[in-house]
Amino acid sequence: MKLTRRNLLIGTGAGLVASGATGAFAQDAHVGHASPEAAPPPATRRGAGRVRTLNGWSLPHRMNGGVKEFHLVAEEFEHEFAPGSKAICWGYNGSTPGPTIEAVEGDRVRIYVTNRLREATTIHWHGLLLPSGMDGVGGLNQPQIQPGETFAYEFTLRQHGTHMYHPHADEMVQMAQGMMGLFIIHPREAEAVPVDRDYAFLLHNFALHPGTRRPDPAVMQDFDLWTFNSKVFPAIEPIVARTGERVRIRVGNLSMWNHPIHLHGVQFEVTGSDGGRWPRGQWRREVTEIVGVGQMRDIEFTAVAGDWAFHCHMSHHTMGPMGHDIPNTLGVDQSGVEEKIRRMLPGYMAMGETGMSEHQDHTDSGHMQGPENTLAMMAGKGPFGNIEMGGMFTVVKVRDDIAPGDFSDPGWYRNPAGTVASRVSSDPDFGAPVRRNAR
Ligand SMILES: [Cu+2]
Repeated sequence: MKLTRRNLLIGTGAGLVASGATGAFAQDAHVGHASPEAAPPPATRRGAGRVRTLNGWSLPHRMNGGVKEFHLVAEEFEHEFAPGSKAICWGYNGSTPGPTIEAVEGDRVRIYVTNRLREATTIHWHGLLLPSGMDGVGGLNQPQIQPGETFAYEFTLRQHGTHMYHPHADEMVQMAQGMMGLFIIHPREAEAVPVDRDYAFLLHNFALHPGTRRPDPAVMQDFDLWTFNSKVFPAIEPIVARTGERVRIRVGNLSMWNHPIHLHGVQFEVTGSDGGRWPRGQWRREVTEIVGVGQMRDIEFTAVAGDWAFHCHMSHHTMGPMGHDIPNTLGVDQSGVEEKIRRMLPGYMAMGETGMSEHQDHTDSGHMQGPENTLAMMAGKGPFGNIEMGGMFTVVKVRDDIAPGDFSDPGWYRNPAGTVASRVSSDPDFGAPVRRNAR
Protein backbone atom coordinates (compact mmCIF):
# COMPACT_ATOMS: atom_id res chain seq x y z
CA MET A 1 0.00 0.00 0.00
CA LYS A 2 1.03 3.58 -0.46
CA LEU A 3 2.37 5.01 2.77
CA THR A 4 1.22 8.58 3.26
CA ARG A 5 1.71 10.98 6.09
CA ARG A 6 -1.94 10.53 6.96
CA ASN A 7 -2.17 6.80 7.18
CA LEU A 8 1.11 6.76 8.99
CA LEU A 9 0.01 9.37 11.51
CA ILE A 10 -3.35 7.83 12.19
CA GLY A 11 -1.85 4.45 12.56
CA THR A 12 -3.11 2.56 9.52
CA GLY A 13 0.32 2.57 7.92
CA ALA A 14 1.44 -0.20 10.25
CA GLY A 15 4.96 1.03 10.57
CA LEU A 16 7.55 1.90 8.05
CA VAL A 17 7.99 0.19 4.76
CA ALA A 18 11.57 0.12 3.62
CA SER A 19 11.69 -0.84 -0.01
CA GLY A 20 15.00 -1.78 -1.47
CA ALA A 21 18.36 -1.97 0.13
CA THR A 22 19.53 0.52 2.71
CA GLY A 23 22.91 1.74 3.76
CA ALA A 24 25.77 3.33 1.95
CA PHE A 25 26.50 2.61 -1.68
CA ALA A 26 29.94 2.76 -3.11
CA GLN A 27 29.89 5.84 -5.30
CA ASP A 28 31.83 4.63 -8.24
CA ALA A 29 32.18 7.75 -10.35
CA HIS A 30 33.89 7.53 -13.70
CA VAL A 31 34.91 10.74 -15.29
CA GLY A 32 36.62 10.09 -18.56
CA HIS A 33 40.05 8.62 -19.19
CA ALA A 34 43.50 10.02 -18.71
CA SER A 35 44.38 11.89 -21.85
CA PRO A 36 47.82 12.01 -23.39
CA GLU A 37 46.87 15.05 -25.48
CA ALA A 38 45.22 17.38 -23.03
CA ALA A 39 44.88 16.21 -19.49
CA PRO A 40 41.26 16.70 -18.47
CA PRO A 41 40.76 18.97 -15.50
CA PRO A 42 40.52 17.12 -12.20
CA ALA A 43 37.12 15.58 -11.65
CA THR A 44 36.00 18.10 -9.12
CA ARG A 45 32.36 18.57 -8.24
CA ARG A 46 32.35 21.41 -10.73
CA GLY A 47 34.34 19.90 -13.54
CA ALA A 48 35.35 21.83 -16.57
CA GLY A 49 32.36 23.86 -17.63
CA ARG A 50 31.47 27.44 -18.27
CA VAL A 51 27.96 26.82 -16.97
CA ARG A 52 27.17 26.62 -13.27
CA THR A 53 25.01 23.50 -12.93
CA LEU A 54 23.10 24.01 -9.65
CA ASN A 55 24.30 21.41 -7.12
CA GLY A 56 25.92 19.64 -10.05
CA TRP A 57 28.95 19.52 -12.28
CA SER A 58 30.22 19.47 -15.86
CA LEU A 59 31.83 16.38 -17.35
CA PRO A 60 35.51 16.68 -18.32
CA HIS A 61 36.44 15.50 -21.82
CA ARG A 62 39.60 14.48 -23.63
CA MET A 63 40.61 15.32 -27.17
CA ASN A 64 41.28 12.38 -29.47
CA GLY A 65 42.20 13.20 -33.05
CA GLY A 66 40.09 16.35 -33.05
CA VAL A 67 37.10 14.64 -31.43
CA LYS A 68 35.86 15.61 -27.97
CA GLU A 69 35.39 12.38 -26.04
CA PHE A 70 33.14 12.00 -23.03
CA HIS A 71 32.30 8.97 -20.92
CA LEU A 72 28.94 8.52 -19.22
CA VAL A 73 28.31 5.57 -16.90
CA ALA A 74 24.70 4.64 -16.17
CA GLU A 75 24.57 3.33 -12.63
CA GLU A 76 22.82 3.13 -9.26
CA PHE A 77 23.96 4.99 -6.14
CA GLU A 78 22.66 6.66 -3.04
CA HIS A 79 21.43 10.24 -3.49
CA GLU A 80 20.47 12.85 -0.93
CA PHE A 81 17.57 15.16 -1.86
CA ALA A 82 18.14 17.24 1.27
CA PRO A 83 19.47 16.35 4.71
CA GLY A 84 16.99 13.82 6.09
CA SER A 85 15.96 12.33 2.75
CA LYS A 86 18.11 9.85 0.87
CA ALA A 87 17.19 7.33 -1.78
CA ILE A 88 18.70 4.75 -4.04
CA CYS A 89 18.61 6.49 -7.38
CA TRP A 90 19.86 5.90 -10.90
CA GLY A 91 21.88 8.40 -12.86
CA TYR A 92 25.24 8.89 -14.52
CA ASN A 93 28.75 8.92 -13.04
CA GLY A 94 27.42 8.86 -9.50
CA SER A 95 24.97 11.73 -9.74
CA THR A 96 21.42 12.65 -10.62
CA PRO A 97 21.18 14.55 -12.80
CA GLY A 98 24.23 13.21 -14.54
CA PRO A 99 27.06 15.60 -15.28
CA THR A 100 26.39 18.44 -17.69
CA ILE A 101 27.97 17.95 -21.10
CA GLU A 102 29.30 21.23 -22.50
CA ALA A 103 30.63 21.64 -26.02
CA VAL A 104 30.80 24.20 -28.80
CA GLU A 105 28.80 24.44 -32.00
CA GLY A 106 30.80 22.69 -34.72
CA ASP A 107 32.50 20.24 -32.34
CA ARG A 108 32.71 16.59 -33.26
CA VAL A 109 31.79 14.66 -30.09
CA ARG A 110 32.10 10.98 -29.23
CA ILE A 111 30.23 9.93 -26.11
CA TYR A 112 30.90 6.53 -24.61
CA VAL A 113 28.00 5.15 -22.59
CA THR A 114 28.67 2.27 -20.22
CA ASN A 115 25.68 0.48 -18.70
CA ARG A 116 26.18 -0.60 -15.10
CA LEU A 117 22.47 -1.02 -14.46
CA ARG A 118 20.84 -4.43 -14.26
CA GLU A 119 18.62 -3.71 -17.26
CA ALA A 120 19.20 -2.39 -20.75
CA THR A 121 19.40 1.34 -21.41
CA THR A 122 20.19 3.89 -24.16
CA ILE A 123 20.70 7.63 -24.28
CA HIS A 124 18.60 9.97 -26.35
CA TRP A 125 20.18 13.37 -27.08
CA HIS A 126 17.07 15.48 -26.63
CA GLY A 127 16.81 18.30 -29.15
CA LEU A 128 20.07 17.60 -30.94
CA LEU A 129 20.26 17.52 -34.73
CA LEU A 130 22.04 14.28 -35.56
CA PRO A 131 21.91 11.16 -37.75
CA SER A 132 18.89 8.96 -37.07
CA GLY A 133 21.08 6.11 -35.87
CA MET A 134 22.52 8.32 -33.10
CA ASP A 135 19.15 9.42 -31.71
CA GLY A 136 19.12 6.78 -29.01
CA VAL A 137 15.64 5.28 -29.12
CA GLY A 138 16.24 1.65 -28.17
CA GLY A 139 14.88 -0.75 -30.77
CA LEU A 140 14.15 2.06 -33.25
CA ASN A 141 17.54 3.70 -33.77
CA GLN A 142 19.92 1.17 -32.18
CA PRO A 143 20.05 -2.07 -30.21
CA GLN A 144 19.59 -1.66 -26.45
CA ILE A 145 22.79 -1.25 -24.44
CA GLN A 146 22.79 -4.40 -22.33
CA PRO A 147 24.16 -4.48 -18.77
CA GLY A 148 27.95 -4.41 -18.90
CA GLU A 149 28.15 -3.10 -22.47
CA THR A 150 29.61 0.20 -23.67
CA PHE A 151 28.29 1.96 -26.77
CA ALA A 152 29.79 4.95 -28.57
CA TYR A 153 27.66 7.77 -29.96
CA GLU A 154 29.37 10.13 -32.38
CA PHE A 155 28.08 13.20 -34.19
CA THR A 156 28.89 16.79 -35.10
CA LEU A 157 27.11 19.58 -33.22
CA ARG A 158 25.26 21.66 -35.78
CA GLN A 159 23.47 24.06 -33.42
CA HIS A 160 23.82 25.85 -30.11
CA GLY A 161 21.45 26.04 -27.16
CA THR A 162 20.28 24.34 -23.99
CA HIS A 163 19.52 20.66 -24.42
CA MET A 164 19.19 17.46 -22.40
CA TYR A 165 19.99 13.78 -22.46
CA HIS A 166 17.95 10.94 -20.99
CA PRO A 167 17.33 7.22 -21.55
CA HIS A 168 14.95 6.06 -24.25
CA ALA A 169 14.68 2.56 -22.78
CA ASP A 170 12.24 1.67 -20.01
CA GLU A 171 11.83 5.42 -19.78
CA MET A 172 9.09 5.41 -17.19
CA VAL A 173 11.29 3.60 -14.67
CA GLN A 174 14.69 4.96 -15.59
CA MET A 175 13.67 8.61 -15.60
CA ALA A 176 11.64 8.14 -12.40
CA GLN A 177 14.87 6.98 -10.74
CA GLY A 178 16.69 10.14 -11.80
CA MET A 179 18.37 9.40 -15.16
CA MET A 180 18.80 12.69 -17.03
CA GLY A 181 21.36 15.37 -17.74
CA LEU A 182 21.97 18.72 -19.43
CA PHE A 183 23.71 19.04 -22.79
CA ILE A 184 24.72 22.65 -23.41
CA ILE A 185 26.17 23.75 -26.72
CA HIS A 186 27.84 27.13 -26.70
CA PRO A 187 27.72 29.23 -29.88
CA ARG A 188 30.96 29.35 -31.84
CA GLU A 189 31.02 33.16 -31.94
CA ALA A 190 30.89 35.37 -28.86
CA GLU A 191 27.32 36.28 -27.95
CA ALA A 192 26.25 39.80 -28.93
CA VAL A 193 24.77 40.31 -25.46
CA PRO A 194 27.18 38.46 -23.18
CA VAL A 195 26.14 37.05 -19.82
CA ASP A 196 28.24 37.29 -16.67
CA ARG A 197 26.79 34.24 -14.96
CA ASP A 198 25.29 31.21 -16.61
CA TYR A 199 23.26 28.82 -14.43
CA ALA A 200 21.43 25.64 -15.44
CA PHE A 201 19.16 23.05 -13.88
CA LEU A 202 16.58 20.41 -14.70
CA LEU A 203 13.09 20.18 -13.20
CA HIS A 204 12.04 16.75 -12.06
CA ASN A 205 9.78 14.89 -9.64
CA PHE A 206 10.29 11.84 -7.49
CA ALA A 207 7.67 9.67 -5.78
CA LEU A 208 9.71 8.87 -2.70
CA HIS A 209 6.87 7.97 -0.38
CA PRO A 210 7.31 8.71 3.32
CA GLY A 211 9.54 6.12 4.95
CA THR A 212 10.73 4.50 1.70
CA ARG A 213 14.09 4.51 -0.05
CA ARG A 214 13.36 4.00 -3.74
CA PRO A 215 11.34 6.33 -5.99
CA ASP A 216 8.05 4.76 -7.12
CA PRO A 217 7.94 4.77 -10.94
CA ALA A 218 4.18 4.16 -11.14
CA VAL A 219 3.13 7.58 -9.84
CA MET A 220 1.92 10.01 -12.47
CA GLN A 221 0.72 13.09 -10.57
CA ASP A 222 1.05 13.03 -6.80
CA PHE A 223 4.79 13.20 -6.35
CA ASP A 224 6.55 13.65 -3.02
CA LEU A 225 9.65 15.54 -4.10
CA TRP A 226 9.73 18.38 -6.65
CA THR A 227 13.30 19.05 -7.57
CA PHE A 228 15.78 21.45 -9.17
CA ASN A 229 18.63 19.14 -10.22
CA SER A 230 17.33 16.38 -7.95
CA LYS A 231 17.53 18.58 -4.85
CA VAL A 232 14.75 20.17 -2.82
CA PHE A 233 14.71 23.37 -0.78
CA PRO A 234 16.58 24.13 1.44
CA ALA A 235 19.30 21.96 -0.14
CA ILE A 236 19.17 23.75 -3.52
CA GLU A 237 22.12 26.09 -3.92
CA PRO A 238 21.36 29.80 -4.10
CA ILE A 239 21.82 31.62 -7.38
CA VAL A 240 24.49 34.19 -6.55
CA ALA A 241 25.29 37.33 -8.55
CA ARG A 242 26.73 40.81 -8.20
CA THR A 243 24.46 43.82 -8.62
CA GLY A 244 24.26 44.81 -12.29
CA GLU A 245 25.55 41.54 -13.70
CA ARG A 246 23.63 39.90 -16.51
CA VAL A 247 22.50 36.47 -15.34
CA ARG A 248 21.20 33.62 -17.48
CA ILE A 249 19.33 30.70 -15.97
CA ARG A 250 18.69 27.72 -18.23
CA VAL A 251 15.78 25.54 -17.12
CA GLY A 252 14.83 22.18 -18.62
CA ASN A 253 11.89 20.00 -17.67
CA LEU A 254 12.03 16.20 -17.54
CA SER A 255 9.28 15.87 -14.94
CA MET A 256 5.66 14.79 -15.42
CA TRP A 257 4.20 18.31 -14.94
CA ASN A 258 4.56 21.73 -16.50
CA HIS A 259 6.17 24.24 -14.16
CA PRO A 260 5.51 27.99 -14.13
CA ILE A 261 8.92 29.21 -13.02
CA HIS A 262 8.66 32.53 -11.23
CA LEU A 263 11.37 35.01 -10.21
CA HIS A 264 10.82 37.86 -7.79
CA GLY A 265 12.43 41.30 -7.98
CA VAL A 266 12.99 41.68 -11.72
CA GLN A 267 11.32 41.33 -15.06
CA PHE A 268 13.40 38.77 -16.89
CA GLU A 269 13.65 38.20 -20.60
CA VAL A 270 13.01 34.79 -22.10
CA THR A 271 15.90 34.63 -24.53
CA GLY A 272 16.26 31.07 -25.71
CA SER A 273 15.36 27.41 -25.63
CA ASP A 274 16.25 24.13 -27.32
CA GLY A 275 16.16 26.30 -30.42
CA GLY A 276 19.24 28.21 -29.25
CA ARG A 277 19.41 31.84 -28.27
CA TRP A 278 16.53 33.53 -30.05
CA PRO A 279 16.91 36.63 -32.23
CA ARG A 280 16.60 39.67 -30.01
CA GLY A 281 13.25 40.69 -31.47
CA GLN A 282 11.76 37.46 -30.06
CA TRP A 283 12.87 38.02 -26.49
CA ARG A 284 9.87 38.39 -24.16
CA ARG A 285 9.62 40.24 -20.87
CA GLU A 286 8.02 38.08 -18.18
CA VAL A 287 8.05 37.35 -14.46
CA THR A 288 6.79 33.76 -14.82
CA GLU A 289 7.62 31.37 -17.62
CA ILE A 290 6.00 27.97 -18.03
CA VAL A 291 8.59 25.34 -18.80
CA GLY A 292 6.59 22.53 -20.36
CA VAL A 293 7.46 18.86 -20.11
CA GLY A 294 10.32 18.14 -22.47
CA GLN A 295 11.05 21.84 -23.00
CA MET A 296 13.97 24.11 -22.23
CA ARG A 297 13.81 27.84 -21.49
CA ASP A 298 16.62 30.34 -20.97
CA ILE A 299 15.82 33.45 -18.95
CA GLU A 300 18.12 36.45 -18.49
CA PHE A 301 18.02 39.50 -16.28
CA THR A 302 20.14 42.25 -14.79
CA ALA A 303 20.74 41.43 -11.14
CA VAL A 304 19.18 43.72 -8.52
CA ALA A 305 20.48 43.68 -4.92
CA GLY A 306 18.40 41.61 -2.52
CA ASP A 307 17.25 38.11 -1.63
CA TRP A 308 14.71 37.12 -4.26
CA ALA A 309 12.55 34.01 -4.20
CA PHE A 310 12.85 31.86 -7.33
CA HIS A 311 10.39 28.99 -7.52
CA CYS A 312 7.74 27.02 -9.32
CA HIS A 313 4.37 28.73 -8.92
CA MET A 314 2.40 25.48 -8.55
CA SER A 315 1.98 25.71 -4.79
CA HIS A 316 2.18 21.93 -4.26
CA HIS A 317 5.53 21.98 -6.03
CA THR A 318 7.08 24.13 -3.28
CA MET A 319 6.11 21.59 -0.63
CA GLY A 320 7.73 18.47 0.72
CA PRO A 321 6.04 15.07 0.94
CA MET A 322 2.35 15.20 1.80
CA GLY A 323 -0.61 12.86 1.98
CA HIS A 324 -2.56 13.75 -1.14
CA ASP A 325 -5.68 11.85 -0.11
CA ILE A 326 -6.26 13.41 3.30
CA PRO A 327 -9.63 15.00 4.11
CA ASN A 328 -9.70 18.79 4.22
CA THR A 329 -9.64 19.80 7.89
CA LEU A 330 -9.29 23.55 7.32
CA GLY A 331 -11.69 25.26 9.75
CA VAL A 332 -12.75 21.97 11.35
CA ASP A 333 -12.82 22.09 15.14
CA GLN A 334 -10.77 19.07 16.20
CA SER A 335 -10.76 19.78 19.92
CA GLY A 336 -11.47 16.60 21.85
CA VAL A 337 -10.79 14.36 18.86
CA GLU A 338 -7.07 14.79 19.24
CA GLU A 339 -7.22 13.65 22.87
CA LYS A 340 -9.28 10.57 22.03
CA ILE A 341 -6.96 9.49 19.23
CA ARG A 342 -3.94 10.12 21.40
CA ARG A 343 -5.19 7.50 23.85
CA MET A 344 -4.88 4.96 21.03
CA LEU A 345 -1.92 6.55 19.25
CA PRO A 346 0.46 8.38 21.57
CA GLY A 347 1.90 11.54 20.06
CA TYR A 348 -0.92 12.00 17.52
CA MET A 349 -1.39 15.62 16.41
CA ALA A 350 -4.56 16.98 14.85
CA MET A 351 -3.52 19.05 11.87
CA GLY A 352 -4.74 21.49 9.29
CA GLU A 353 -7.38 23.31 11.35
CA THR A 354 -5.90 26.78 10.89
CA GLY A 355 -3.61 26.05 7.96
CA MET A 356 -0.66 23.87 7.11
CA SER A 357 2.26 25.87 8.47
CA GLU A 358 2.41 23.53 11.44
CA HIS A 359 3.89 21.10 8.92
CA GLN A 360 7.03 23.22 9.02
CA ASP A 361 10.23 21.42 9.94
CA HIS A 362 10.52 22.32 13.62
CA THR A 363 13.27 19.87 14.36
CA ASP A 364 14.81 22.23 16.92
CA SER A 365 11.79 21.65 19.13
CA GLY A 366 11.23 18.06 18.10
CA HIS A 367 7.86 19.10 16.69
CA MET A 368 6.36 17.53 13.56
CA GLN A 369 8.72 14.62 13.18
CA GLY A 370 7.69 12.56 10.19
CA PRO A 371 8.59 8.97 9.37
CA GLU A 372 12.25 8.06 9.03
CA ASN A 373 13.96 9.38 5.89
CA THR A 374 11.09 11.81 5.22
CA LEU A 375 11.22 15.56 4.93
CA ALA A 376 8.69 17.91 6.46
CA MET A 377 6.15 19.49 4.13
CA MET A 378 7.74 22.89 4.72
CA ALA A 379 11.26 23.78 5.69
CA GLY A 380 13.90 26.46 5.67
CA LYS A 381 14.72 29.23 8.07
CA GLY A 382 15.36 32.80 6.91
CA PRO A 383 16.48 35.94 8.71
CA PHE A 384 12.86 36.64 9.75
CA GLY A 385 11.74 33.12 10.66
CA ASN A 386 10.43 30.04 8.90
CA ILE A 387 10.32 30.31 5.12
CA GLU A 388 7.63 27.59 4.88
CA MET A 389 8.69 26.25 1.51
CA GLY A 390 10.04 23.00 0.15
CA GLY A 391 10.57 21.39 -3.24
CA MET A 392 11.18 23.72 -6.18
CA PHE A 393 12.35 26.82 -4.35
CA THR A 394 15.65 28.63 -4.01
CA VAL A 395 16.88 32.18 -3.53
CA VAL A 396 18.58 34.51 -5.99
CA LYS A 397 21.10 36.35 -3.81
CA VAL A 398 22.42 39.55 -5.33
CA ARG A 399 24.97 41.74 -3.55
CA ASP A 400 27.03 44.80 -4.50
CA ASP A 401 30.32 43.26 -3.45
CA ILE A 402 30.43 39.76 -4.95
CA ALA A 403 33.68 39.11 -6.79
CA PRO A 404 33.50 37.79 -10.35
CA GLY A 405 33.46 34.02 -10.27
CA ASP A 406 32.50 33.87 -6.59
CA PHE A 407 29.50 31.58 -6.20
CA SER A 408 29.67 31.13 -2.43
CA ASP A 409 26.55 31.81 -0.37
CA PRO A 410 26.78 35.41 0.89
CA GLY A 411 24.29 34.83 3.72
CA TRP A 412 21.12 36.87 4.13
CA TYR A 413 20.58 40.28 2.58
CA ARG A 414 21.08 43.32 4.80
CA ASN A 415 18.16 45.52 3.90
CA PRO A 416 18.80 49.27 3.85
CA ALA A 417 17.18 51.05 6.79
CA GLY A 418 13.47 51.69 6.35
CA THR A 419 12.97 49.14 3.53
CA VAL A 420 11.50 46.18 5.43
CA ALA A 421 7.78 45.64 5.98
CA SER A 422 7.16 45.83 9.71
CA ARG A 423 4.50 45.65 12.40
CA VAL A 424 2.78 48.92 13.24
CA SER A 425 2.13 49.87 16.84
CA SER A 426 -1.35 51.28 16.38
CA ASP A 427 -4.22 50.78 13.96
CA PRO A 428 -4.20 53.07 10.95
CA ASP A 429 -6.78 55.80 11.23
CA PHE A 430 -9.17 54.58 8.54
CA GLY A 431 -12.18 54.24 10.80
CA ALA A 432 -14.02 50.97 10.21
CA PRO A 433 -12.29 48.76 7.60
CA VAL A 434 -13.88 49.18 4.19
CA ARG A 435 -15.50 45.90 3.16
CA ARG A 436 -17.43 44.89 0.12
CA ASN A 437 -21.10 44.10 0.77
CA ALA A 438 -20.87 45.49 4.28
CA ARG A 439 -24.26 45.68 6.01
CU1 LIG B 1 5.95 23.05 -10.63
